[in-house]
Amino acid sequence: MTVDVVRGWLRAADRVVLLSGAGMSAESGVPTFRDAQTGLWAKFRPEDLATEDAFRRDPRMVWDWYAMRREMVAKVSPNAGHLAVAAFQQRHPGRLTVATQNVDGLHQGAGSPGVLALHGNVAEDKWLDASRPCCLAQTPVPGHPPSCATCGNLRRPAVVWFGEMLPADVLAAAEEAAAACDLMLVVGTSGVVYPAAGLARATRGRVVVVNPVASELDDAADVVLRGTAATLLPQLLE
Ligand code: BV8
Repeated sequence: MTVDVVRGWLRAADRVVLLSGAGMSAESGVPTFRDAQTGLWAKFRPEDLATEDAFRRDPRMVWDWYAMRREMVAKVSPNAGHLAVAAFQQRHPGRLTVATQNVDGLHQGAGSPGVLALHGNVAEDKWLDASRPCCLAQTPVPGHPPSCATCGNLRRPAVVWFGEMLPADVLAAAEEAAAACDLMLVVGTSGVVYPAAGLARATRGRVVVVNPVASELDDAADVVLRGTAATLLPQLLE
């Protein structure tokens, strides 16, 4: 019954936001962060790896952890959930905005336009310290991580680490979309990480959580659908 209710809400909604987290990519084979067994952080603590301090302390360890994730993500494909979202956007241009916490690029790979990548993209890197003319003038010296031959500046993953601000323009666009939407689908997130999770509490629209288990955002939901992204999203968005 509740799937049909949400399908009705979707048909009536002029503006929809999909806020996704790691669970959106789980059925593509990308480990989530906090699932006890498979979670990326079951083996590591975020503070040990996903921070600038950790990178400055041990650039090689952090670089190699991201290089491993980059290689893993390069081998996987968007799942039926990503594809259903992109197909909906194709059929209804401008009606659905994707704001994702994921850095795997799978929404973009599925063909979703204008994805708001709140935490960046693991496939890209940038200079650790604001790049200088010397860094820009040459290709980085290969290494773990690559570096500038002149000043020693290091390359780092172009993702948002803990303690770092989200890209202001992307966050502002997500906040604006959340505030204006009629319906927000919150898919595959534990709702632990802010300010991204806060978007689900800053919307005037109805909130639908899609998650096989309880999350920190269930209390913000009008409806909780206990199921997975790749099974429920094709049903909801067909
Ligand atoms: C910041 C990139 C300002 C790197 C990531 C309040 C306000 C502001 C900040 C804070 C605040 N409270 C605390 C903070 C600090 C911190 C924070 O939120 N800490 C948490 C741990 C408490 N936030 C920050 O530091 C942010 N910056 O606020 O700047 C500032 C500046 C200085 C000082 C203070 C503040 C930056 C946060 C960004 C961190 N970077 N990623 C990388 O990837 O390595 S976060 C990381 O966690 C990923 O992006 C991930 O997506 C994200 C959130 O996790 P989830 O996506 O939810 O994944 P998780 O595994 O937890 O859950 C998966 C869910 O899917 C589960 O519920 C599971 O049941 C479900 N699932 C599983 N399978 C499926 C499924 N669902 C559907 N289908 C399935 N098949």
